[in-house]
Amino acid sequence: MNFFNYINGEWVPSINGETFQNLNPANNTDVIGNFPQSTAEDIDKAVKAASKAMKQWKNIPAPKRGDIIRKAGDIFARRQQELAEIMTREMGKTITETRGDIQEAIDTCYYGATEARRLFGYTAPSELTNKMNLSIRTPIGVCGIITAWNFPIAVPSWKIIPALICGNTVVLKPSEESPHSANIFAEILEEAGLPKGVFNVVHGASVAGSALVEHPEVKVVGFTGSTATGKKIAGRCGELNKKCSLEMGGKNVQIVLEDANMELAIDGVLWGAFGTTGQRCTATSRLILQDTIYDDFINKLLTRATKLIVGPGNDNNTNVGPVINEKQLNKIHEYVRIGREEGALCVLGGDREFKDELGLGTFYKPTIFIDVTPSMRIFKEEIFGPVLSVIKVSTFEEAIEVANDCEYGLSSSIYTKDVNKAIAAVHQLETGISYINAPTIGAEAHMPFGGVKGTGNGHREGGWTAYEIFSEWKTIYIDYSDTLQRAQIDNY
Ligand code: UN1
Repeated sequence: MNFFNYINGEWVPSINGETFQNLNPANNTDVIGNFPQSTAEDIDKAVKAASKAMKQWKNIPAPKRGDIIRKAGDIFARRQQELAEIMTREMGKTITETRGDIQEAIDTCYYGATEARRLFGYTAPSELTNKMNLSIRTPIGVCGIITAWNFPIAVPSWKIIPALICGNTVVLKPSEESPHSANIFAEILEEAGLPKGVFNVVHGASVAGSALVEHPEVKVVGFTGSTATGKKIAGRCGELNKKCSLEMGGKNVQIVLEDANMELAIDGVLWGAFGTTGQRCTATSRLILQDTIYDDFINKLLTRATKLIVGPGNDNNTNVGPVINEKQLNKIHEYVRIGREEGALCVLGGDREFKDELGLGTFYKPTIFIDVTPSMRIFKEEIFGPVLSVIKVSTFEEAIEVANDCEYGLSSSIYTKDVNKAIAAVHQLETGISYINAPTIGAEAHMPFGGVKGTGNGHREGGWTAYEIFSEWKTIYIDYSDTLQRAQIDNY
């Protein structure tokens, strides 16, 4: 089957006719289809359409824009099951999780529709008489959105919906691993009544992504992906004076203190480390245990982790779906080799999963390393797969120190019943998100999402903070005194 770009409300092939193929990671003989391998020319066409559409879209009152977005939320809800199946087929995670992914977009739409009626500015008293000061949010221009495959609907929605609510137009360059979901996003916005050209999808690889960043009419770049690519984008955006919001890598940590509810902490780490096959930027990839519970916790964790079922995401029994592709699988396996070489003990998994029919896909066994030390690469670097590194500490203070010894800062979690330690931990952990007695994954659409250190560049998607990224402030002074009043001069 052939799929197309969505430009100015039309489904079109790439200008040069080139395509790429997308495969089901659970079964590489299942070809989802061919998608346009777009170049700078396709990007230019889409950006021009988006630029033209700005004139109409920005003048529609924000609450009316919100009505369209609310309707999009309704359509996402109506198509949730169908879209979940499409998403599972192209990127692998279980249907329960792909339904959750779409739920996050539904929540983002409904939240966005309410934000359209706020978009609050500030009023402040003037220092002069018969003069008033206020500030309002204004749209910025065409937003270039580049997203990853692990949350094909939720993560794009975090950027696209606020961008549209603020009165901007959008060109989305989705990951080559989840292009079909992006096209459904376009279908849904079209059905909701979005005017032509306001939202566009251009498929392709880094050629298309770079062209989007470089295009002079793109004023804001929103990116989710690796830290290496994000930093390059930020560099270019700096040179080109573009606003740029980055969501990059993570190396998230769960701390379990000796007084914790152990079963709850095991539930948390199993979900955090092996949900979405560990392919979340919020996935738990480091587990810090207090020495007094270390052996017991590991034994119990292993008993439970051994029971995880690896399989295709569309099988109701599956807990852990495939990894996205062969390249990623090889990267994970290389980290496992490095972990062994560094002297950590692999007590579960550590190999590709071939059982039954799984050899046709890219499956990896849930993997646990124990006796890990903070200097090991498996404890420091993002693996983006079902690999958990466990480390032993003796005190709360040491746990925090080890947790913070990390170049990333997205999500952290602590399990303890000691309220003082729990609160102290969330203040001391250097991450954008912290959980108490809950896993490192589970962000909600209406709260700020993002990280510190190597994870982000100071912006937060999700919630009201996303509206900061996609709007510009306009300050307005209204002088109704009928005289020339010189600020800083006539009043002092
Ligand atoms: C991501 O991994 O890119 O909190 C996003 C979570 C999800 C979002 C993850 N709600 O894990």
